[in-house]
Amino acid sequence: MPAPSTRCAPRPSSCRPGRSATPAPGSRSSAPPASPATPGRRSPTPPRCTGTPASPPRLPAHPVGPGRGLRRTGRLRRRAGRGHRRDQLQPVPGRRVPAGLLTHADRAVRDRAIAHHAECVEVMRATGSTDLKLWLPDGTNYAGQDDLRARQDRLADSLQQIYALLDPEHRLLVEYKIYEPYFYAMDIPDWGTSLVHCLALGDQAQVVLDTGHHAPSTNIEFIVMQLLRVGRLGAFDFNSRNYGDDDLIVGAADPFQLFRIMNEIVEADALGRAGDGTAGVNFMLDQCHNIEPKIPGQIRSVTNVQEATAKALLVDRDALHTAQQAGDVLGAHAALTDAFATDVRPLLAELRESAGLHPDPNAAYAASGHQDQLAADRVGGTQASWGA
Ligand SMILES: [Mn+2]
Repeated sequence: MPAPSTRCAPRPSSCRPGRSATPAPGSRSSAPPASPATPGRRSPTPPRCTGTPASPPRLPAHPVGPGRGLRRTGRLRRRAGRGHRRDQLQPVPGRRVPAGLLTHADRAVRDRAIAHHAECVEVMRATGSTDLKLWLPDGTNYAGQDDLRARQDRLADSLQQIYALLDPEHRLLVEYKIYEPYFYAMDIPDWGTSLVHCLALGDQAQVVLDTGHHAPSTNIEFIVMQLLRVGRLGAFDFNSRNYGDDDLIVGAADPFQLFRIMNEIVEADALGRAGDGTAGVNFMLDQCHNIEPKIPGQIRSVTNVQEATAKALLVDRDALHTAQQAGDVLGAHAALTDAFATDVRPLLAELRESAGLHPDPNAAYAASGHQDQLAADRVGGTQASWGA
């Protein structure tokens, strides 16, 4: 969204300004088609350079007044994809509730949090967004601090009340994360917990898979497969991790993993947009560009996903399935690795040109002078921050 949300909890890697959300190929965003990125263009944003739809807005964790919210609406509509994210940290800026919000033992606290979600749904109606994305870092730090089961019961009740606010075309997307900022027990630590709540809520509730929110060595493509299998994969937050929730450029640490994830997407025919008979997965980035330039970093992220997708589309499915049926271990494995080893960059360049885009998105952006113009325009301005 135009201004980063205010978040005061100590999220060292993933709560800073500069996180982005740009749908990848096959996104279900309803944003208008990208236009060619040519040098000198007024605003050669990553979507315009890469051919992807625009970013969904992101709302602050704390309530905003109607005036502020509505003043933003016009900008949100222009920038919006299909969803917006509700950050779930504290009821007011600077005041953290250590026992969580939607799981808090005090009903009044839960009611305030639910009321804020009602405000978010109003913004969705005003902007045409369809996805309410919930990231919930509620949890406990110590054994015995709270009753684990009671917290799940309270969470189920809170989610039910939020779900009841949705219009028929809306979705509630529930994200999970193994830790942070609570290191004993997160209230939604894994895809299983998220799925259990979504199944209890109804068909409009689906799981968000953030690739950085798992334990090391987790087989993420298995989770992708399983959620697609039961029709509950609502969205991706793409990023790359080496240790914790690093929020690095997707595909940076393990491009083969990104390929394996996209392979499951392709295998399930889930690349398409909502309403066209496919799963309607919303592909987004959830990253933090700290040392690299942010816009080129986003462009690189999108092209990484495009390359992984292209490779997944090149897998010889017939050969793969035949080898699998025959018990040909190496033949089946080779069907994947051969596709992964293919250099798809020339193919993608050709595809972009056929769509009226520059064949090299990063080169197009560099030549545009947009970054220099931004820097010149903002001399003397106030640096963006959590409160921006
Ligand atoms: Mn995320």
